[in-house]
Amino acid sequence: MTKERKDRETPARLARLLLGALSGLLAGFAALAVAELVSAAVRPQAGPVIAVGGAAIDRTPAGVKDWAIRHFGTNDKLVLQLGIVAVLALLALLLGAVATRHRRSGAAGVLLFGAVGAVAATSRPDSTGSSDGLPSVLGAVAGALLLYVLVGRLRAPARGTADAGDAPARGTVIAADAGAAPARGTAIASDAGPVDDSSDEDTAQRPRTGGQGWDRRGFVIAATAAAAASAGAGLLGRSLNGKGGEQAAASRKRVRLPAAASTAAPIPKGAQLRVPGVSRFVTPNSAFYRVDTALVVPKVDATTWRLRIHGKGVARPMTVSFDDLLRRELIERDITLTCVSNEVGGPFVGNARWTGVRLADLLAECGVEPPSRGGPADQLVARSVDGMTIGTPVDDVMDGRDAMLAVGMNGEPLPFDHGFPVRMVVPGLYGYVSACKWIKDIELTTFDAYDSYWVKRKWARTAPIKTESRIDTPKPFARPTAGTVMVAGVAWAQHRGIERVEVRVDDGPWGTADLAAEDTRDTWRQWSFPWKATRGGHSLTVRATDRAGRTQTEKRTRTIPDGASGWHSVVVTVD
Ligand SMILES: Nc1nc2c(c(=O)[nH]1)N[C@H]1C(S)=C(S)[C@@H](COP(=O)(O)O)O[C@H]1N2
Ligand SMILES: [Mo]
Repeated sequence: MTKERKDRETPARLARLLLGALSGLLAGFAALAVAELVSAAVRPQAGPVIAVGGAAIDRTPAGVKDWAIRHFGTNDKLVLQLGIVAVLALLALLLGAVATRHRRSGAAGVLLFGAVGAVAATSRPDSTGSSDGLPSVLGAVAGALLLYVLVGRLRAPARGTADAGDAPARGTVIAADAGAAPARGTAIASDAGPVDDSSDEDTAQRPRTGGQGWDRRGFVIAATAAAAASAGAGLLGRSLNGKGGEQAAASRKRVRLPAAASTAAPIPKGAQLRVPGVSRFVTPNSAFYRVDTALVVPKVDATTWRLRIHGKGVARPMTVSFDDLLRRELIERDITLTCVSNEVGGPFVGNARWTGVRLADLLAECGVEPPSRGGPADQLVARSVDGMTIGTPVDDVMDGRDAMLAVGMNGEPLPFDHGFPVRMVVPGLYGYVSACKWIKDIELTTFDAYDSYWVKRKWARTAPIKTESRIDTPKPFARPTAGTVMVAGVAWAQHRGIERVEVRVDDGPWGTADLAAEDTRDTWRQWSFPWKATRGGHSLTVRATDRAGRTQTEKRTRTIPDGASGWHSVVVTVD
């Protein structure tokens, strides 16, 4: 081959490679779109991105998970899914480029990713069987076929290898409807498909200049049609998947929460400080933190929901419906929830008024005895519809505290994000060992016999909430003016109660903060401290002491394995 020819060839090869990569991208898009559509017929959770994402969450080391929660908060799931899509896009580009050299390998690569998605989907804890693999498999088949066809269009027609003049070929391609074109055009198009695969290794035999020697028109038409069809399939799948929740939404709309037999006392007037910047004492549902592993929020139909209580030492196993629960005596309680992943000073704590059924009463009806009274089961394992397992000490649930199966949150049925139709709430324990959302099963067992989801991931078996306090105002790096500055925030030690809060300026002595009125010992408590601020940089530190007499430790620990400890500090500059 002459040098000149080689030079003319390089741009053509590059173009082929780029168009191959583009074909890969289109194939990937088609695969995901078809998968989305099929998942609407199976279950939304069976889609490959959701399944692989879920598997990734389950395998994420505790430290990385906490890092993700810290940096992305409740957006952690969006970030994860975007990450998966980005990785898939890169791989698709690569497979497309590979396919220009080896068409079958490219297509086989797409199928391989389908297999990975199918395995992930069928092995999810909430998988409903092998049908969960269908979205990935059918999506991958569509993607592989498309890649095969598109790359086929990029190959030189058999007679393109002949030294045909450049001009006519270009004419065909650019203006396919021009005089001499039709015959040629059809020949090219029909040639493109079934070319022997073994020949496509040999790009060098196709000495065509840029844009020639391949069925440009056929490629553009096929690519455009595929992109449009994929977009249509994807959008249709999206909207059908959205509709899946309509029954559940209708069932939630129909819920009328009966008045509680045992109401919560009104929140004392002084519980909410009127200091700008301090947290709202009752966290509105829309602002309540959300921490869970669900990439798709479970939409459970309350009319078909059931909860089974069974296991070790359960003399009379029980299955209850949502209406059964509503017909029972309801209690209403203010309880502050906290996540074990909350850093010192962090946002994953919220306070709500919960309505529900006392869990201890239900368990007693089933014949359950706590271990402290000789019962054989020391662990209550709650299972959710999405496969989460949460283990709670039976003694804690039955020691008289207001552990409940909650059906209401701040006067409305539980929002879907927070566990509709029923979740557990146990005062004094971090959420991961107590607050199972979308609950469907309670099994009595022992801590020796079973490790729940987070415990398998190195978190502590039992985790009472640590006594903590947070400065809400001033914010870090604020620039208040000299004079009296209100320092204020919240402190919590659920089920023990807050006895005292102290504030320290720089390395000075601890000063006692003014405590706001206490709602209950299961809720957080606000505090304030009028500070005579002098010019310059200062650090403010807070610590709380609970009613058991324990002062919040200065020792900083990470959130793993049983919750962060340490004092919250804020640095400000007084002008
Ligand atoms: N099904 C299910 N329930 C769950 C979780 C979960 O991942 N799945 N996370 C738990 C954790 S770690 C916490 S802190 C609380 C948070 O409840 P919220 O999202 O309503 O604030 O829910 C708990 N219940
Ligand atoms: Mo949590």
